[in-house]
Amino acid sequence: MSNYHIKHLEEYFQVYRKSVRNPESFWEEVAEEHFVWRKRWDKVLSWDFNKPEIRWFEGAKLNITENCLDRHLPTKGDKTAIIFEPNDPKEEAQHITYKQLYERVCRMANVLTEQGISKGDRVCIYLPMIPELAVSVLACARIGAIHSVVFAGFSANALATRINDSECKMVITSDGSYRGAKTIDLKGIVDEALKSCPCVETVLVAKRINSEVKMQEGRDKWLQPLLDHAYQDCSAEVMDSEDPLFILYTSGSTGQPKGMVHTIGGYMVYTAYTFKNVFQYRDGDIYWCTADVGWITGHSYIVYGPLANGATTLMFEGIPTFPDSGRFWQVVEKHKVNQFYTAPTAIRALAKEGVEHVEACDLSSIKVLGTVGEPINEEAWHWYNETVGSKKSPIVDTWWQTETGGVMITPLPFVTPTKPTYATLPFPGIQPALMDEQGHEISGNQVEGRLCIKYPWPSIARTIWGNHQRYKDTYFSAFENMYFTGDGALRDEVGYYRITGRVDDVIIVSGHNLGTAPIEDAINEHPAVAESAIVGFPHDIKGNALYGYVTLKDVGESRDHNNLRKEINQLISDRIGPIAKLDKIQFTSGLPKTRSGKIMRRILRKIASKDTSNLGDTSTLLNPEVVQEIMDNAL
Ligand code: 7RM
Repeated sequence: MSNYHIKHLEEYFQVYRKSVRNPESFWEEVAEEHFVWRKRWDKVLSWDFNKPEIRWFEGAKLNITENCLDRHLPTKGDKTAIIFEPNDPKEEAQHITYKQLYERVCRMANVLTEQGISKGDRVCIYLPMIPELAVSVLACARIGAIHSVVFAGFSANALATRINDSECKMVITSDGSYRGAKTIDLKGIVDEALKSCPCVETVLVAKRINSEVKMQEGRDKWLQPLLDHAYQDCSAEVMDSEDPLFILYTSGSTGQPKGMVHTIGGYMVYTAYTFKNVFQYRDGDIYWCTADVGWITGHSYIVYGPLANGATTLMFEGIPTFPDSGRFWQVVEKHKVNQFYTAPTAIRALAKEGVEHVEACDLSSIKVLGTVGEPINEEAWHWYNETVGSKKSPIVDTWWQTETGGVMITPLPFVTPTKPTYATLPFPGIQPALMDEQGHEISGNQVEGRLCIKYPWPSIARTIWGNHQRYKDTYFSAFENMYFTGDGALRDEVGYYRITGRVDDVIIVSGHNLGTAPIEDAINEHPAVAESAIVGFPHDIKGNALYGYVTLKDVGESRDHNNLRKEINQLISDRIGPIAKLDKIQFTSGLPKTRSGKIMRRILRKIASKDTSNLGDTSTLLNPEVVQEIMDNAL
């Protein structure tokens, strides 16, 4: 019997039990009944978390775009696949049918091939949220090239690091992008980045803002004329289930960003199956995820998951506050959105604007509300539930990661009773465990620990590009025979999970994961800076904001601190991007350190959060006197 669409709680428990008792036959059934394969697998799963090595649907052949496009053409050719809502509401929205999307993807795929891209090559996509972004992603998948989408808010330096790490041969970008009332010179940023990227041979440039841009002879090409001349059919490359589909970079707690590698078969099965159930998507529904395709949420739940289900997915180019703070609700009303999926940071920002913007719009089309990216606080949860959902649209608080590929812990709407701030229950096939610091699993309910997953699921990332050792060290070494998420969680009296936040040096600011180390590296480049430490502190809208403690090299020299603060933030903006700028910068004569030289961030975190009643054990500090100084001058 098919378990593809879970409709009530009893059925969920039944499916869940089956998925745990016999994961292989469970996933085999899902894979068999709902996807098209060119060749069946020889083995459903082989795995070893110690190596680590994970393979799903080994030996199977397929192309994911045949599942997202071709197979829908006979029945849904004229159905809208993508609704494009532009930055400026005065510009007309576009409705791209499955047939049109198929043709655009094929043309783009043919252009890529003509320009020398073939199976296994890496293509960097640095585009705003315009249809070309989804089309480029799918075109890469069509010919077996590996896409590496870099969020178009990253700086030239961050872009160059990512291009070089995976040795991309091509960059697909646009002349510029719109962001509310502003434009951003994307092509200029690419030019700057490519000064240090010898691997890039070709740059394809889409026109979006019609700005004057410099085109480098032999390297840069306008995309549209190439598309106009390309053929509208392109046979799909037959891929192995375990061939890489894409690389997506995520911040680590130390050093370089990690290029997470996702492979085709398992990722397709898991994102499609979760999409269907997490949003209870029905044929004819209009689904909108407000994320950018530059993040995993956009990959899995704007592009692949919805399209594999033949759904209508909305792509929004703009920002929540342009032309005014009612934009999200205006778009919901305009397109009669049925499922709306956004981040807690956006909810908090819009809640601050009051209820007028929401009440001005007809939101009666909404059936399901979703959140993702960080823990949602109680107040924001209730505002979302009452003001946006009129208490009748269940909120799915979906916990997952770039590394997990798809949603892991979540309520199913109309199936799982929700509880504010709880991600509730594991999705079928997911076996969570809470671990104590000694490495033992904590059994029973009403407990708290570090969140691990005991058994592989189809869309787990398979490696870090070019650094399998780091993959092992980061995810499979903290706890034996477990995938470690880096998050803490608690389990309540009925077994519901609540994610309490990161337990490592990753800070989530407005839903963006930021590693402290790369920010500190950027600050330390300033000639006047000796040392720095970044911590997060609670922020009403961003969830967390960044607080930097900075020591200067020459304390005798008097420098204007406000100027220094500006210079430091400019450096961060240049090296990483504006999202990593610090809200507060405190200059101090030293940082609290342990005898082994580790900065004691725990203390800095408490001071930044104005929670200094109990600083905990400071006996291992080398320089306890500096703590008082930092407290006295805290911002
Ligand atoms: C999808 C995504 C992953 C980190 C993760 C958590 C945090 C995400 C929730 C959440 C509490 C949630 N991928 N996180 N979702 N925390 N409740 N529903 O965000 O790689 O960018 O971030 O985000 O800390 O480890 S991500």
